Amino acid sequence: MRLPLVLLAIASFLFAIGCSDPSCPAPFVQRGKQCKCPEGSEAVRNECVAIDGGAVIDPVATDEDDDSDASSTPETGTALQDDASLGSNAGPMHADSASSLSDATVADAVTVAQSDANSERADANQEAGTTPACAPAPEDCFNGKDDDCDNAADCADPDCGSRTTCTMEGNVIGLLVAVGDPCPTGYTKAPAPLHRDLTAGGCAGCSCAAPTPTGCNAALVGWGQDGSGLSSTAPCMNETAPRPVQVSSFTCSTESPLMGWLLGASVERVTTTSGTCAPQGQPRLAAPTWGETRELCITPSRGGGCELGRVCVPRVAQASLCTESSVATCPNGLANQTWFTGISDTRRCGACVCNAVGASCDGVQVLLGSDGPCDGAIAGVLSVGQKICGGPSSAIFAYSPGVRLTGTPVNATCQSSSALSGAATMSGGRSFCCE
Ligand SMILES: [Ca+2]
Ligand SMILES: [Ca+2]
Repeated sequence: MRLPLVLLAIASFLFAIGCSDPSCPAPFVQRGKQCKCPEGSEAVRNECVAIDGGAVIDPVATDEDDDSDASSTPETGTALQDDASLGSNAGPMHADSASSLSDATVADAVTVAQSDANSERADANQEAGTTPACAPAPEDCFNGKDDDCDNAADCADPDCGSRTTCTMEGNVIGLLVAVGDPCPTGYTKAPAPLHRDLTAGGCAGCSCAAPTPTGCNAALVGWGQDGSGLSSTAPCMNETAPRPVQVSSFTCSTESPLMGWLLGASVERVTTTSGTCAPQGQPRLAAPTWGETRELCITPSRGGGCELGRVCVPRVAQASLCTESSVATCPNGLANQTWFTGISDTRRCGACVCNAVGASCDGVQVLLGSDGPCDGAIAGVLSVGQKICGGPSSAIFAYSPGVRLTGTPVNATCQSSSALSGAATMSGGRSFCCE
């Protein structure tokens, strides 16, 4: 009676190789979210064995098995000799008749056949990258695996949706925050801040003393009486013999430079001598300043469930994620940003110098008195380029007039400087592709 049962088991086993549950590798069946042995059996070395001890059963080899040949006509692999080589997974060998086999020989044949089938199935599973069963666990959103057996890993799993996002892959992924601001969950501060928009600055520390006063000098020409005497009706006629006088003081001369009668005068020009500015202080380099400084928060997390070229990272609110990249053009519309870690500074300052600019004698005039002093009768006030001629009845008619400048010259403005050589440039550039 045992031989038919054994043959039935062989037939069932062979059927099981060809037929299996579509979602679980044979001989396992879908039970809940896991692939398990059918009720009444347990897994032993990747097979399902009846719990009551003994025979190997298959979940699909029951009433559906209509291979009646199994009990009467041995097929390939059903009639085997009891050879020591079979125990080492040797291939099946044919015999002339199944009736010549003992029970022990058939049992060995079953074991060999099972071993071969197990080996083939394990190879198939390995090639397909599947595992016989999935043990559900809470979804880790950054390990590249489907942990909770819902066929969705990391960013693709709705369980991770509110905490994760996909972004461009790279060795450094993070976001830039204001200096002193904390990093969001899942991110930590990089040690060095990043900068951009450098203003190097020049030399400072120099100043100037107050400028010395502006000097003005008027070139005055006077004409005295000619040979026709004081009654001449042709004043300034003796222009071939003018008396030039330089007037450079705003104080009246104590002794008139224009001795005798004066019948005409002209201010030919006024020249300006700028005051000077004495340099003060010590030159020093101004500290370079950055237009923008940020701190980098980076994440070590790299999960799956994203499209090609992107990885799953912790989601951040109201900030754009940046991936450090050496490419000149960022993909997918990401914006390239370059930040710097330091400054290369070769600047030097020369000695302090001062320039005086803006001195002017514009508006300065020449005042002509009469009979010596300037504060008595005024013969005239002449602007530059102005010429007056008179006679006994004119205002210019004067005798040994005092002269002085009148008006207010403009003092110079002092400008300090120090010659700058060399340059300060940004160094340690790092390029990012930012959302
Ligand atoms: Ca996962
Ligand atoms: Ca999952």
